[in-house]
Amino acid sequence: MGVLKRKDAMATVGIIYGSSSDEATMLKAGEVLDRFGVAWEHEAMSAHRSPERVREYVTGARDRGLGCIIAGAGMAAHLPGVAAAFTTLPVIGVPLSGGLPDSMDALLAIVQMPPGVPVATVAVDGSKNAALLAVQILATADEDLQKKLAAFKDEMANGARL
Ligand code: RP5
Repeated sequence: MGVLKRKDAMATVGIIYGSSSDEATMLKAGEVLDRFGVAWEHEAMSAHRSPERVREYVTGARDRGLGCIIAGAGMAAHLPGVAAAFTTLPVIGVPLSGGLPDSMDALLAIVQMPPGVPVATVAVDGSKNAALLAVQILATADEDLQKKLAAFKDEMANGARL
């Protein structure tokens, strides 16, 4: 249903979302990754409408160099959990608004994962924080990113906002 789009030759973070209608919200994550110089790619794929593509993408993610997957979905938001089922990479879930009032459908679908299959869930429409968390995960083994994150904290203390 979607086409894999790469901004950079070798992506480190994969941003996936359940529908092209989610793209604008999810690409805010890409803007944050750009700020930290982290390469990313993105594609619309659905746990319900294109499950085979989800399996193919996620099972190949580590070998293609990804270190983290950010997955956003609304309504019966199964994409992050299904992605987490297929990989040992960290998966960050973004519940997207547009379904039930207060987005409780997507929020609970993503946050209430069973033991053994974690999805790190951020706020509703929280794609910027998903990206920042991805940078923090990658920074555990990357001193340059650690310095950039420390500089960002200083900027925030001086009024900067994502
Ligand atoms: C979810 O259903 C998608 O992630 C999207 O948020 C929602 C609506 O999808 P569309 O009907 O706009 O394709 O699977």
